[in-house]
Amino acid sequence: MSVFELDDHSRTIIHIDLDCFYAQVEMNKNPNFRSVPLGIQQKNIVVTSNYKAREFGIKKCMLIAEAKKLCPNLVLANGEDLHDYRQTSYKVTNLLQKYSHLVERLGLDENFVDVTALINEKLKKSSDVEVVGNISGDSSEKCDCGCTERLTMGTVIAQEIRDLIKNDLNLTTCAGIAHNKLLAKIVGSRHKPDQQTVVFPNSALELMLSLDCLTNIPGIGRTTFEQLESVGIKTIEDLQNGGVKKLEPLLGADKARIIHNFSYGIDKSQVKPTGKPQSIGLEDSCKSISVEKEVRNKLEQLLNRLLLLVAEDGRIPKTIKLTVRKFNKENKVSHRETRQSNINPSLFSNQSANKTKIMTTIMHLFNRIIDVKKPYHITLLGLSFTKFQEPPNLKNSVASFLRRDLEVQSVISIESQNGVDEPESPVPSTSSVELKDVESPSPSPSPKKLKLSNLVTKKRCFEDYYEDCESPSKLKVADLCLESVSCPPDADQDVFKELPLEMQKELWEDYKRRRSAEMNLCSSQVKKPKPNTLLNYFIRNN
Ligand code: DCP
Ligand code: MG
Ligand code: MG
Repeated sequence: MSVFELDDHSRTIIHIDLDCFYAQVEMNKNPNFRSVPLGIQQKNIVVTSNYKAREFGIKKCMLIAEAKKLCPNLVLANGEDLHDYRQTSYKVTNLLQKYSHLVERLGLDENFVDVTALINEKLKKSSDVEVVGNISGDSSEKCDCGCTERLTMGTVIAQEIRDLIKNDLNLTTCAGIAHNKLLAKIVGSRHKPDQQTVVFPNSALELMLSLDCLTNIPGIGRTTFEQLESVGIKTIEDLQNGGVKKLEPLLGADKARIIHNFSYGIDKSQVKPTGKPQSIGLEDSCKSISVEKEVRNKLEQLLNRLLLLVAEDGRIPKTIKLTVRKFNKENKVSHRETRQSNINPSLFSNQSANKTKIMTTIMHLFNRIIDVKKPYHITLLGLSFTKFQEPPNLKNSVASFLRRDLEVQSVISIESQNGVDEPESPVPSTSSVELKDVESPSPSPSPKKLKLSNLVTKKRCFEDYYEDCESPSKLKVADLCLESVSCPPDADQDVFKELPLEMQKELWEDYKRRRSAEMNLCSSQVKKPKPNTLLNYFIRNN
């Protein structure tokens, strides 16, 4: 079977790489740097430079002395503190997560985004689009699996993403669009800066053969290169012709197969999400809005888009936050205010969210920020969902039993987050749609809530244990036991029954300790937990 018959074109991957990343961050901090050749200095090396400096032949990792010879007017900015780069890097990833939950970070300035789901959605509505940006190779020969349409739509989305990064963060990027990660990364660097390039599968081989050096293939570093060279493999063709068998003794079976596939532009690796975002939000700046109906329209539009993103994410939000930027015509100053409220998870049923009720909540929040009886000018509206819970298929699991306390944790953390600039309403642990008056002081958490939050760590270990179980039968040990243990009243009885006796005992003991601590709280005679706690038990088991 030909290696190409194993290839799969069903995905669309976008690789995004920021242009002269550190230099762009510095130019945003100090716009005077834009008009000069700028090098970013770490020790005696220029780690990167802006494109003006590159015109003088300055390359990454060049010695300062050498760079100065090439460009005596080179301005240097110190780039040893990575804080701002890291922060900007995460802002970029957060923006990308609006397009797909499959976003994988690679270093500080690169991300892969798998936009397959979004593209399939968009193609249902219209496939009448043209390629945006550059095309690698000849695109006249088309594959009939639908990848041409998908990748073409991918170029439209890549442009949208790049525009968003430019508008929101003032950063230019390059993008590569392809049906796998390897090709997306390679093709993205074909046209720089501030450009994008797509490669269709029929041009993949040509793209691979055009690489000057094996080290241009991601995954082939200096060591692998030397290993390959030692057996006479110096070019992509050598790699292809040598076959997997020749590579295996050098690289091991797995790596040999991967590298051999790479030489043909084949890469089956998935975009592995780098953790889910803590909030999913959208903002829209606008010309001054002063009428409530317009505000509602804008917010409805935002909510519709946001609900699509939440549906794709799969988690159920528990809190909604509204951001409003107000413009004060007298002193010509803008400032942002936010308010948040919890929302009932049941508003997000299996198929669709109850938009009307969510809008009611949002408009309540709006009326807390803006007194609509007085004139106002709004120049930005934003909505975001924060605090998520997993979808209901986890209900009745040990995790859901444990999650009861996690809910309480979120109350405490939000209370402690209440800032001076952006007052936010504390989120009650009840799940109905409620609005707390943000002007009123935050209620201090009750001793019980605080105590429950202490169990969170314990619960996490518990969840880890659950996930680590090789088979659910481990949890059925309790079924075999004749001895029975009382179920704490705040636990889910069904789940409790499923737990091993050891855990049941620990939970019961824990409940008794909490009860007794509560009783003794006023007299400050809380008994210390005994050293051999549930936590220890699980740490040992992990
Ligand atoms: N970097 C570094 N050391 C290196 C290479 C890069 O510290 N040897 C830092 C500086 C870069 C950032 O990482 O700004 C991203 O690396 P890139 O290779 O993507 O380079 P740039 O983004 O600077 O430039 P380009 O426009 O070529 O992507
Ligand atoms: Mg870069
Ligand atoms: Mg990079």
